[in-house]
Amino acid sequence: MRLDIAEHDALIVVDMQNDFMPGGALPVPGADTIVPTLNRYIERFEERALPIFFTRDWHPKTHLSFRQNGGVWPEHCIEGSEGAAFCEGLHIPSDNRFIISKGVSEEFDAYSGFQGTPLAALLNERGTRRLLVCGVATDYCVRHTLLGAENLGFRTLLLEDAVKGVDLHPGDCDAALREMMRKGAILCRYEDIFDR
Ligand code: VGL
Ligand code: ZN
Repeated sequence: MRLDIAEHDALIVVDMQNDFMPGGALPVPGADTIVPTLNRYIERFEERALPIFFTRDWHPKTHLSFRQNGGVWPEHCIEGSEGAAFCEGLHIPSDNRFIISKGVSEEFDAYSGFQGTPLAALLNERGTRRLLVCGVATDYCVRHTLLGAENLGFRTLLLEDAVKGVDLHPGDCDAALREMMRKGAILCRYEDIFDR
């Protein structure tokens, strides 16, 4: 496959936060291992002055998704906490990047970076038409963010060397990848887009 990035492309880095790293509150196995690859994508976008959006889970302590509040997840990504901070080594450029907080009010959860956020408006404002999606977790927030993008009419590339999933039920990640492809996503790797 031969692809390139150009005007109208944006990079979406999903939920690369301490609590989703090994040792965090809601760890995604191997999530830390994709940081170098994510940084290479981020640097290519930075070089070409293309926008990069970092989503983050950003919950109040009273969030409905937490077990103690009747939800299914352990407490994670409490707004302002170390667990909610972006993970060690992730390159966050100083320009042309946007941080999108989601799940910020106690009565709503958001697996998709589009839910209850200005993400779509910011992309439309810039004339973005295609999104390159990476981060964690393949079978939760990456999946929902990418499907949200397809529903809104963006074209999507899923960067398969820069995602990690949970696979709570074995096969969840494969099923998520197949679902994303059915909805229009193209799966690709760094070498499909950039020279080594
Ligand atoms: C996520 C579970 C709960 C994710 C967020 O980012 O994939 N998963 N909140
Ligand atoms: Zn959450």
